[in-house]
Amino acid sequence: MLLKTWRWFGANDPVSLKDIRQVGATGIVTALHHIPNGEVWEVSEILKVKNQIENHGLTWEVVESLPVSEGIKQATSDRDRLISNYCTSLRNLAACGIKTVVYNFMPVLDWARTDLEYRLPDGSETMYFDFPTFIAFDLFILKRTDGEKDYPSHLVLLAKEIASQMSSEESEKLAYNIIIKTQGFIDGSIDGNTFNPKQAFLSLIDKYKYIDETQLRENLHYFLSGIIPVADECGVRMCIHPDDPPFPLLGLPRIVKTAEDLRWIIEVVPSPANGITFCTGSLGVRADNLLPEMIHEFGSHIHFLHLRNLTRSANGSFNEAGHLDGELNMTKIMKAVITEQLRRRKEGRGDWQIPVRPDHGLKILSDFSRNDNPGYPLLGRMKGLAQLEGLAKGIAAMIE
Ligand code: DNO
Repeated sequence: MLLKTWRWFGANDPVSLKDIRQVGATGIVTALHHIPNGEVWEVSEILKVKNQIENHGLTWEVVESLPVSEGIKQATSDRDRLISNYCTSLRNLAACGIKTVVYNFMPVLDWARTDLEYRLPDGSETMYFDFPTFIAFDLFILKRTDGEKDYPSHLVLLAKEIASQMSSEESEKLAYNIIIKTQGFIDGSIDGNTFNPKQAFLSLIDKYKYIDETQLRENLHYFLSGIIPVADECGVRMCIHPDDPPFPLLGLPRIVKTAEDLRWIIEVVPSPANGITFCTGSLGVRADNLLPEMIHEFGSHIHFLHLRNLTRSANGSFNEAGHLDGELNMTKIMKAVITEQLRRRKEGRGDWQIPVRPDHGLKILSDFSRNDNPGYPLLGRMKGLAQLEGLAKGIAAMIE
């Protein structure tokens, strides 16, 4: 019932393709992580990775991500060249038979967490996003000019208090986690080799000084108008990833947060190719995002699923939870997914099975002696995948 996939970060990933075969996924989700953002993905490079995957009895199901360069998000004078490169990469991927492509439109920072080692009562570890701590990083560690105005004043007060109690070691670790550790292995523009990462980060943010949500929407519209006709023509399904967390940080605009945002996106350039990565863990941070209802509404545009769970706390903070724990009702979510799949199957759609990956996982058992990427431990994700598969089988048996 589920098209089970697994994120693989390429040759540097401590979880190998051989391991992935045994966890039970059949599809791989990966990217050409070695190609700098903005450059064309050549067929020869795509085929190298594709063959490697297929040699392990797996298929390259989804590209996550084909990164959108900052120049496109900022509408610099270079954006037409960058969009044209993007289209060439899409055509090349399609020529190699890889037709589901994830991207996001978050300025500067992809996802954000403030604690990568948050301990749960059973001894497992997860990731935490504490909003006041994030604000402390922004205003008192990064010291972004005029940042106070971007956050509610009671949170700024809390942030001040948090910052005053942090040792310099703790603040350095927080900055490292946010700027480098959670970004570098994905598509981050700042890595461990960048000279003065905080300064580099601030200058990236500064480029958005005059870009608000309306302007960023316009820039996304321009990008979609350029790429969707090409995706259409070569049978590629584009899927935008929601903002994580789904509210503005660092004074930067974020435009993929709510049902209203998603509605705007799919309507602004109408096409089945203009689709969504339905990420329950990103969208679910907001209690006003009603996930099963959103799956129902956006069903035919959902080309990829990230399933994970979370527990919300005060002030927009949350921690990630086991896939069937936490406060998102995974049973209802899964029921909506299976219902959508059955609807597609009845319609005779070739893509009736939506690729799904267990997004993130808790660190459990021997994950503690491994060195997997933050959020991507082997055993925790394997457990998540098994739980999701069991849930899907049970639901399918009951409603088919
Ligand atoms: C984090 C991921 C994101 C995601 C990108 C998609 O674990 O969910 O980095 O891959 O935002 O473009």
